[in-house]
Amino acid sequence: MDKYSDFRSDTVTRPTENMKKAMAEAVVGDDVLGDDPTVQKLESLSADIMGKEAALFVPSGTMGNSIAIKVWTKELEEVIVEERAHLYNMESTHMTFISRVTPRPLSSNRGAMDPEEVERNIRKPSVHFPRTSLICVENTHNNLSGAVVPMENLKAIREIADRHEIKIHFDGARVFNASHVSGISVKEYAAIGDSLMFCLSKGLSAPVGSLLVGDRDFIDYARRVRKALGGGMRQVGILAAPGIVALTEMVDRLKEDHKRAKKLALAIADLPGIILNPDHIETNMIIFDLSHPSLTIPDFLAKLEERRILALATRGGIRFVTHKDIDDDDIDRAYAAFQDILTR
Ligand code: TLP
Repeated sequence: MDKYSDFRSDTVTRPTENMKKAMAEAVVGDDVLGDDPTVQKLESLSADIMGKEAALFVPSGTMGNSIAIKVWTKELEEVIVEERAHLYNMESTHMTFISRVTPRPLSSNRGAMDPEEVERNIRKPSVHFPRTSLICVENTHNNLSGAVVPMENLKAIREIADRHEIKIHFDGARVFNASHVSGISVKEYAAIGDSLMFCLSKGLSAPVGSLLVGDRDFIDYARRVRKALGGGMRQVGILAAPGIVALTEMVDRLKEDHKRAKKLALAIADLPGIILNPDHIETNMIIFDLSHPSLTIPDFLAKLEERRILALATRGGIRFVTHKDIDDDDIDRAYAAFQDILTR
């Protein structure tokens, strides 16, 4: 039986042999008591790579984002966020649940919010309105096919935040992907944010974990919030060890994922029923819509699954994501399946 080609997400990647070896050999201690040398190594490596004072290992990107919002905001405050960002679409209830603040979603041009609009939406001090205390940015932008948000735009937003003494949290779940395409270092991206979260368990293929980076005071408080949320973990060097492998061995190969996504996007864009501009595919995600006389998106996904190809329905259509466990053969199989379903 053929294996599945799993394009649902880069979160489906399995750990590498080196990661499994690192897990087996990890030197561990009680991390809640500050005793785990492997976690400490991962945190200082992460802080170093991102050019920040300190870092905190968290179980998920969601927890990293939630902690950052909790640290930077108080009740009765508001957070400016791009309307298709993960932080708004998938996490806005976490914002209200954990931090008791409300999101203020703004539209964008492929992830780049208009700086003037951002500034217009910063509330003037008033007893009637919430206070704006935080702006969130995301790069690459998941729901916009992994778009790379231009640095000039991020810098313009940073300038506005500084002028209004507002913090910025950077959802950099896939910031290494952005860096590969733009040639801008992750340090420069991290400098845009007062805090940044990045994930180890997406394209970098570690089984678990994300890092939150920022200045020392921010991370000290973030550590207390992580404990309050039940995220204090004990001999967790066992999970930090593959994270170190992710950062030292898995960053460069993201380029291959980008090439494969582009190859598939260019191949399928001309097929009948596929609505996709391949120029928009810059990193490892393809999101396209379907306009077909008889096939709905669930039908199309079911037909792909019959051919052992997995993809996800998402806002904007169907999502295909390339990653370490997708090779050229998977791309060819996916294209053949598209042809078979759409041109027969
Ligand atoms: N994204 C997941 C799903 O939630 C959709 C995926 O498969 O892409 N920020 C961004 C930009 C993300 O894409 C995600 C996960 C998160 C935060 C949350 O990270 P986790 O899943 O580790 O909590």
